[in-house]
Amino acid sequence: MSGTLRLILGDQLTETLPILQDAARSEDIILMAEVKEEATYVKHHKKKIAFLFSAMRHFAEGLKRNNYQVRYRCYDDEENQGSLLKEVQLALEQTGCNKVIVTAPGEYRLLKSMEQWENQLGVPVTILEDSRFYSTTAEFDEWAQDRKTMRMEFFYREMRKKTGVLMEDGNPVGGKWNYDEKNRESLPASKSVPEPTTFSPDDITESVIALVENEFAGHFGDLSPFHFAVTREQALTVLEEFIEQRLPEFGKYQDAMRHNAPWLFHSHLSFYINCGLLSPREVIEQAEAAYHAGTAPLNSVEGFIRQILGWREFVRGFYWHYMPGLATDNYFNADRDLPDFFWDGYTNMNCMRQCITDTKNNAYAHHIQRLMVIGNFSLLTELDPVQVQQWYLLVYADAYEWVELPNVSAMILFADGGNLASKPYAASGSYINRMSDYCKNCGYSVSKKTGEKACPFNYLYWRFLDKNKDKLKDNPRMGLVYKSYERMDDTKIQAMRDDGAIFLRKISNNEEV
Ligand code: FAD
Ligand code: DLZ
Ligand code: SF4
Repeated sequence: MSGTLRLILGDQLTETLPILQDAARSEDIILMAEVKEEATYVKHHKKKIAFLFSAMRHFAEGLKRNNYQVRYRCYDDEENQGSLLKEVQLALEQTGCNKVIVTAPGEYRLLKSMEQWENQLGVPVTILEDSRFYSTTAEFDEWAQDRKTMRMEFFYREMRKKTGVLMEDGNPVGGKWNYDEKNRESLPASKSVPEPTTFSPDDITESVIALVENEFAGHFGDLSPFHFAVTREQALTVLEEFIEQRLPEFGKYQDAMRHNAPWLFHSHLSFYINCGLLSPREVIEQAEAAYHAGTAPLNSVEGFIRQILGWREFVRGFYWHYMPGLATDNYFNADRDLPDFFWDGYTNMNCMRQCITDTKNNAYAHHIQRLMVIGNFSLLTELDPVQVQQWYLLVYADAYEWVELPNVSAMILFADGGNLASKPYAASGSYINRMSDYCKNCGYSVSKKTGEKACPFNYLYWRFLDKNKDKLKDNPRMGLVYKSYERMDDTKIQAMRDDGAIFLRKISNNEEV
């Protein structure tokens, strides 16, 4: 046989991939493999592994139905080689294929490894651009060239112009690019929230769940209940129900958080978009169509589209532009180890307990939980960026380094010193109190600034500003905060420093906080 071996990775589950377009059904082999190297380079959440393995197996079945010749390696096959390279090597030997083609992976470590494959395997290896994004990494580099600061908002406007999404005669629909000022409401206690779309595991998913329980028992997170979509058809149902039931109020409540309510009006589509079951284009088209049909308001539709056409595209370009340095940036020289409660959620801070427990249960937390609770805490307590990055990469089912790392390093930790964010996303407890009901059920008091029962976010916030004033005080967006800081009397500042030091010592020693 002289066919081509076509490798599809676990987050490339779409038949639209360019590597499939000229596949010869008679002689080419599609290779998919569940391998230890990918499943353990960080100890991914059990639900994330079960989701991806089940989605991979269902996708492979679909390829077979469409008459592709598929070589699928299950994790527990005796012959499993443990790495993608070794699986490719064995497949070349056993099938007689004499070249390899693959879509560029989403992570730097794997791309660098694949760039060596041609030498290691002794056959031509072609790596094609991932066609699922609106912009290429080269386009981003060109846009970024000569820019002192890279702000998502300007990139997003370029993307709107380029794609024509929410545009009318060359202008943004409604006359404005961004309706964020309408998207910051807290959620009234009486407001009911639609149930998320769920699916019962089928036989394939059941056997994957058993495998994960067996092979990955020491990994983070709860495996049951498992109710993710694992096929394209199911993911399309999640999309449809989002557009009908949650998109209309997505904008208004985008930043809100509620006790024991992780899903709210968010789309829960990141898992499916990132692994290929849904394309960002079809998601955006449906959201835009809902606006034109009058079933969802502009602030919701624009706010939602901005997350995908703006943030998602922007962070991907940003990742490739700044790698590998982005992975080790550490602007504030933070070096504290992650406290144990990041793994079990046992803390008296109800906001952290809620967000970590939601993450543990669901391999999901929404954006503001990731950014303004767990992220804000990681910044204020000077957690080691590499440990924080690894945590975020393993706990969420939608996490791949291209999207996780810019959000963690550059957005929440300001570890790159401001290439992405114009100022650190630091906030005191009053932000969390305004946007959630967490503080009502907390062991700490959000109205207290210092003292034993004071909300730790309060004194940690001022301590952070105090400690980093040389790095931050000239930032134009920090001017007002530093004016308030300068008006504070010295005893108050000293009390914040003292309480901050006690709290930080406790978390370093893993004492109860
Ligand atoms: P929605 O709120 O419904 O948003 C719609 C879509 O917009 C998402 O599905 C996603 O595709 C996209 N999106 C929204 N915000 C961002 C963003 N900041 N960057 C990129 N895409 C975005 N998203 C991931 O997909 N994978 C990650 O590993 C990831 N890590 C994050 C880490 C941190 C510290 C932060 C602050 C954010 C992270 N995000 C990540 C972005 C965002 O939190 C998730 O995309 C979102 O919570 C997924 O839930 P959803 O599908 O319900 O999103
Ligand atoms: C995340 C993941 C996991 C857990 N397992 C596999 C796997 O066994 N086989 C595979 O092809 N892909 C897996 N993935 C996704 C890859 O890690 C992903 O393709 C790279 O990180 C690049 O984004
Ligand atoms: Fe979090 Fe502070 Fe509110 Fe408690 S009081 S939930 S620690 S913000």
